[in-house]
Amino acid sequence: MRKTYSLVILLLTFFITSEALGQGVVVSPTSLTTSEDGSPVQYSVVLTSEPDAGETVTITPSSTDVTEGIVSGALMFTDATWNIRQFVTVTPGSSGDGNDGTVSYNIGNNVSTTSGSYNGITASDVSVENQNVDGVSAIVLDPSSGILIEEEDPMSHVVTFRTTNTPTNDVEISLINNNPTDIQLSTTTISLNAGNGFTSSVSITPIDDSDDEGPETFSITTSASTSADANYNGLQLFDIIGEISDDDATVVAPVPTMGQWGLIVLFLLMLIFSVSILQSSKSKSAVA
Ligand SMILES: [Ca+2]
Ligand SMILES: [Ca+2]
Ligand SMILES: [Ca+2]
Ligand SMILES: [Ca+2]
Repeated sequence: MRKTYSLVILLLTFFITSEALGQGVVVSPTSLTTSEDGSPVQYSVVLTSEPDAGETVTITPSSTDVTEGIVSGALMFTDATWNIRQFVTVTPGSSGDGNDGTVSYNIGNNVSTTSGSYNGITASDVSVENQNVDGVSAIVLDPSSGILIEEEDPMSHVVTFRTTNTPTNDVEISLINNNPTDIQLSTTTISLNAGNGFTSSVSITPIDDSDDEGPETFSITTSASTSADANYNGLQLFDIIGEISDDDATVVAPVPTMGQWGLIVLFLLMLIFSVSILQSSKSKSAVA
């Protein structure tokens, strides 16, 4: 009896766990930074498993603060397109809303389905910070996030640095490349001066290796600014964040979410529990 009981628990847990591990929505990245009047940035959305035949899974993004950022329309996935990344474009709100500082808001990603397998599945929110440019001495990086680079694509991606008004002296910022095996920078020192109209840029170029490393996040740390103009000395800037895809991966395994890790742990615990019941009933029958 105990043996049957433990086997039923094990089978049920395995069924629930494998079902839940299958369906999911990967949103990446889940945090973005933008500046008023800056360029739009993007995040990607993809499913982790094939929906049922004829099922359409729709992801509808919505901004909690449309004065600070608006989003592009709904994305639809089917059994033919579930594993192809699609993109949501986030367009930052404009200046002209006063000196409102850096404003944080969220983008929800509602999941709906025409039937079956994706019922009850949820997707992560994306948190966004939109930097103010009205009435302040600030340095704008455009774009500072959502930079999506393909490893095999030799194209450079340019990040522009500019001041929001005219400093009285030169302004310097240094950059640290945190992923030197994945990307190269055209410079590690940004100098903003009268000669370049207080606008300069860095180019980010992918390094095409033959390692199967999967998609990765890259970051470039920006130092606080230095300048003899007190208004432009010691300003903290956004770091530069992006993603680089990998063209050497044979199989791209989805990374489990926190909820999925929880289910894996639950499954392992139930496995240990069931085996211990089985062993104790075995030893009891051996004694009898
Ligand atoms: Ca604003
Ligand atoms: Ca503003
Ligand atoms: Ca490669
Ligand atoms: Ca590679």
